[in-house]
Amino acid sequence: MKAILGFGGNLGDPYANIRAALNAVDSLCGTKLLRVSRFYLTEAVEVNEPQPSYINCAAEIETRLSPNALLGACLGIESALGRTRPGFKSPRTVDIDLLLYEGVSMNTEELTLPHPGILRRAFVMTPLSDLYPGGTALGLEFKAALAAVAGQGIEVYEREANGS
Ligand code: PH2
Ligand code: MG
Ligand code: MG
Repeated sequence: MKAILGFGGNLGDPYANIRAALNAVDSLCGTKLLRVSRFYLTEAVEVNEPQPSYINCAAEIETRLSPNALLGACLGIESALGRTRPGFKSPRTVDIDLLLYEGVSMNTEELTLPHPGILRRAFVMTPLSDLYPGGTALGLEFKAALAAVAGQGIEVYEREANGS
């Protein structure tokens, strides 16, 4: 099935960490990376204290893993790349969020799909619109919600634009 992952980080070298996380996802059992959005430099939002800006991107994958197995695998990749959770929404080396999973809508303690933050977060929807310029991702319409949060402090991350 297709699924969409969101990547973010603002500690250490988040660009390198996200690149490593993308490779690790591509190496998961029964899973292939299909497309990756541009990388963005984004102001930290929804945090309690000032934090460094984040790098964010999104990727479309094809996977035979179930939503819960995929989530578990992503948490394992985060840990392997040095992610710790000293506090709620604390700065992190890398965060991998399962945003959407084809045909699945669910709400459990471990996992809610679609991810409940998508439609209020420009740092999620801007990369999504690279992958889905029509404004609908795996059945979720986000075009109007993206227009509503335009100007949230997002710019293309140049290191990616230069391809280096
Ligand atoms: N993630 C958060 C909280 N705030 N802000 C930006 N810009 N990017 C993120 O990935 C992010 C955030 C918690 O997951
Ligand atoms: Mg997150
Ligand atoms: Mg997360």
